[in-house]
Amino acid sequence: MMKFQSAALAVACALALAACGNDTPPPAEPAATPQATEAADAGAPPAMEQEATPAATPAPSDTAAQGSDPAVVADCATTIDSNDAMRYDADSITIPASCDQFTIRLTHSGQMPVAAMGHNVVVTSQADMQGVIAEGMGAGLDNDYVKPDDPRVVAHTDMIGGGEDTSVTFDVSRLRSGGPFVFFCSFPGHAALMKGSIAVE
Ligand SMILES: [Cu+2]
Repeated sequence: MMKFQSAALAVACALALAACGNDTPPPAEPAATPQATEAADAGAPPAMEQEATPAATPAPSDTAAQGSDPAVVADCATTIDSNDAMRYDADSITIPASCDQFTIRLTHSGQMPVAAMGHNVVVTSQADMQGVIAEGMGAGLDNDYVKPDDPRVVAHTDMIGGGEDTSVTFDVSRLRSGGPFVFFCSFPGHAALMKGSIAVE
């Protein structure tokens, strides 16, 4: 529509100029062309204005409700105790953002042997947790109930029995994206009670 009007206008102008007399050269035509182009551009539909919709806020996970028993963290390390009642003494670990590496030390204050009440600490994303547990079960106690070289496993300790302790140190960089992350015991059945959240802040 705009283009048609502009063209009509240009024609009218040309006619008007022609009517103005022959003493002036007719350079009006080149000037009219850019104007017509501008009008056509202005009439073009505006570029797609897609509102940048922010990614949906992740639904609160079941571990988000935990954190009532934060692990004590100092010098980029923490110690978590486990027991014969199939429990950790902490349900959340907050790693200071300044830490490049972090160490989780696990103690077992119970008395039962590893084959009956073994505990470890495995760190994965929450999304990977169930798969890692399922395949860890297949890997058996000989592999600490963790599938060897499982890329989903950020870190894991050995499986220990009563009176023992162990630790694992890992790069915090793995936890800076792709979360939320969790820690849990991969001994069959234990993660129902032995799990918590782990995050960098
Ligand atoms: Cu356990």
